[in-house]
Amino acid sequence: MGNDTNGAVADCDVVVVGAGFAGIYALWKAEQRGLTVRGFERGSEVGGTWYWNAYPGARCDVASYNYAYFFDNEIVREWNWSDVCSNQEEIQRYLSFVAEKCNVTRLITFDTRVEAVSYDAASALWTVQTADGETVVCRYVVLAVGALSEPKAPDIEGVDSFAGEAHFTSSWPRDRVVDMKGKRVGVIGTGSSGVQCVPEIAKVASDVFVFQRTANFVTPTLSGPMDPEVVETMRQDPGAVRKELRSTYGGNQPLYIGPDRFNDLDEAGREKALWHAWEQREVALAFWDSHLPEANAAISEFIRQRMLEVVKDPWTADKLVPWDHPYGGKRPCQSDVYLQTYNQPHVRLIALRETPIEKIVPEGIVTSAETIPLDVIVYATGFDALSGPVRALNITGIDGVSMGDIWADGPVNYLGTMVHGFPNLFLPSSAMSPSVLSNMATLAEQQIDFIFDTIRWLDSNDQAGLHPSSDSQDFWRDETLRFAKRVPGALTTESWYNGANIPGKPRRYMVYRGGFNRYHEACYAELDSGFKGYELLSASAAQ
Ligand code: N01
Repeated sequence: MGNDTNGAVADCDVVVVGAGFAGIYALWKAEQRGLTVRGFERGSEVGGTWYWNAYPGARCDVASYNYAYFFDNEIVREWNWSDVCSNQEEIQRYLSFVAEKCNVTRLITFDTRVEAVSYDAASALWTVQTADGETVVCRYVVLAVGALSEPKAPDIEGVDSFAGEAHFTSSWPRDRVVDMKGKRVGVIGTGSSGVQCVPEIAKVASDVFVFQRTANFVTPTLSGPMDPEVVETMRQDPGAVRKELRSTYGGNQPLYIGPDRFNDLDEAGREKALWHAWEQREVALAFWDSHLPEANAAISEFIRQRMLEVVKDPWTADKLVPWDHPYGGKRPCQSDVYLQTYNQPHVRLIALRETPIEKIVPEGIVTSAETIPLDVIVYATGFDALSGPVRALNITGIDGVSMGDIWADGPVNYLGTMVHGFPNLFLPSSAMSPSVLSNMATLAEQQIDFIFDTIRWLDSNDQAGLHPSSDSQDFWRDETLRFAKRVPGALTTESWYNGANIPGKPRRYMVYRGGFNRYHEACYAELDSGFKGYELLSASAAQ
């Protein structure tokens, strides 16, 4: 604290914005490294994504064995998950437990939105400004604001005219139970959030209308009791688990991967492999080389057939099946009950490709075919993903250049964590890291470790800061595209992965698909090379 740089005085070393998986760990890590730190969180409690998305049915479809922290043995050994797919309430409780255990809650100012973050090159310091008007001056900023935290604004005429209750899955009321008992409920959107909330709503509502624009792949979940033997193995050596997670493609220890290559099998062998993987509830990993277009096509077709078998009404079944994109082009959904819900007489699918929504009116939703009267509308319409949360902040770097302008044609960065012209500003879980296509808990730990190892390197090498060179950014943009091209459907499917869900958003594939292991190696190769891909600001130059 009080680093006197060119006359300016810092209030603290680090400001962390956001108190989800990455933010909580960043606060702890800063204190462990002897840095002074403050945190800001717009929610009233820790949790980030898991605080806001408290809609009925919200749960994680990444296995709890790995969707957790591994930096502390006591945390791993003391916490008991109740299910392989933990629900929102349990994950948020876990994050509160970790924050208390790490004694970081006291560092966080809650119910406070950070609005602007600006850099002063003369002092090499950042000023963080909150919506309440507080300013904090610091050396380093960690924007742990998440990848899916900026809700997509509804792009439907008449949204504000609806006379009933309207709720977003992305900011579900936490101060009361939304009473949908005996009501006519319309759910717009059939991504993971829609797929999870529709069955729960159908348990209480008198009528449920699901407004689907694009059908999604839906496969069974991994839900079920935790295997005590697996839990015990992980508890014996959490450090080894952590190391192993970082050496995998997805930041997970997959529970099953088909042992055979697709092209080594005949038709019968492929069918057998698909059924076996289906029974393990890992059909996407039916083959050792499931990423190949021909293997992906077989997996996609297999899932479509399984989906058709569940839904009794042939028209509804056909509409629910994603014929227009390959598995993985959009984020696949998981549920054991979603498709089955359509077999109930009070649940009706509205296929918007045939009968689009025209507008919302006080009494309900008007499609090209009819007016559907509703008491409640649930918007499960998604997010301005990955780049959106960063763009929502007013960030200015060297020479007052705005991040909004730099990212006007799509996000640019190096290693998914830093942007040229914005020294000492770190963006974990934003665009062009393994991000949402990896285990976000593993990623949070890895990125925060890398960020604080970078800060330690700066301090031990008498450097005031660093930012990536523009050449490094160009290289990383090309790398991200190179790997995206290898993924079936990545560039051709309308998806939030590439910005297609937001009208006018530039198309840029925003997830690094080279694998978590390759990403981790690339980060630490930079550190080992003395940050060859970055521009350094020497401490003496900033004084
Ligand atoms: O959002 P989405 P989500 N008219 O963007 C539709 C994570 N997550 O909140 O596809 C009509 O996937 C839109 O239609 P289309 C996970 O990474 C994880 O469901 O654009 N429809 C789509 O169907 C996930 O991918 C878990 O044609 C409109 C839906 O709204 C991510 O969060 C659980 C529309 C939006 O789907 C986002 O999921 C939940 C309009 N004007 C979420 N605008 C886990 O289990 C949008 N749509 C870990």
